[in-house]
Amino acid sequence: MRSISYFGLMAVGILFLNSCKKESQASCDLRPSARVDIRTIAASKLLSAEQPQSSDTSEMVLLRGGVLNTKDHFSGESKSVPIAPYYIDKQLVTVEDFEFFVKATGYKTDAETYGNSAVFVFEHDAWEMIDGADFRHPFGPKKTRAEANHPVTQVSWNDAQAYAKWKGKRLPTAAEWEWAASAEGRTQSIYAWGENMQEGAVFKANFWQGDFPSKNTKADGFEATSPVGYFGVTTLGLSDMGGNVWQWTLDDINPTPEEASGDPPTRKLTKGGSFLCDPEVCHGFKIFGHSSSTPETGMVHTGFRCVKDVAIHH
Ligand SMILES: [Ca+2]
Repeated sequence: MRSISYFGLMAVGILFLNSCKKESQASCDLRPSARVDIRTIAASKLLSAEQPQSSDTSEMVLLRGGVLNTKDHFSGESKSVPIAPYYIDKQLVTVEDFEFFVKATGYKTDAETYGNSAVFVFEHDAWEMIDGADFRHPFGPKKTRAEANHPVTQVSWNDAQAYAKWKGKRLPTAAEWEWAASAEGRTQSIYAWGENMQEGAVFKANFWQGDFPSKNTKADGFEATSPVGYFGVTTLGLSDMGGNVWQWTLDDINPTPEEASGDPPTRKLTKGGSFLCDPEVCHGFKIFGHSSSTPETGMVHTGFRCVKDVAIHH
């Protein structure tokens, strides 16, 4: 069952905090009642003649391995995670990137299969399931079409997995995402770009200014998504490592008791925060912050980037 419940939104920084509380309250009542079978495309169909060269790492950054010191996203307990070297996409996957994949493979997203997807409706200050919302029309068919250079949204975890597989890549683990955001563990800063969401008149990310959910001043220039890379890059050359859209990871996370009452047991962890997050109440932008959702759920504020393992030659 799809859900846009946010009871699971938690951030792990110095403290284990509930985050995006207002976002939670605005979205937690929406639980689609009908179960729909998930029909994702068979993996073999994705291995088409038009599959891109899996060795292409031109738009990626190679990160060294090491040991990440982090906290368990569910228990909050400190832990060390060994990290092998890997490549990571410099940018979020764009609408144009995803459109190319769909045209090459005929892939049908979960949102298209269900016929609706989760949209935060600004006019209602609330999350709703909107018929016809999909990655081309993230706010629904009556709204503006998604712009090519913006991050793709309304893609479920399953959809992101399919795209990554076709590219010869995969989704990052949460630890790999944090390793990249923390400049291979070298920075102790709060955010991937430093200590502040805003420095003087300069916004460091696309987030919510004002008072969520009723007032969005759009002082950073964007009510919803922004072009990938618009707010600059980290020292490793990575853009949108916080803000703009939440990013799917490989990690499973246990549902809270409230989530478990209506959702399937598996939830997938997301990183980075989004344009809908008000930093007054949401800690998703922090390197060690996180959220989660169910793997078949597309949302207007969730996208992804890919990583790639380093080939080992013997
Ligand atoms: Ca914004």
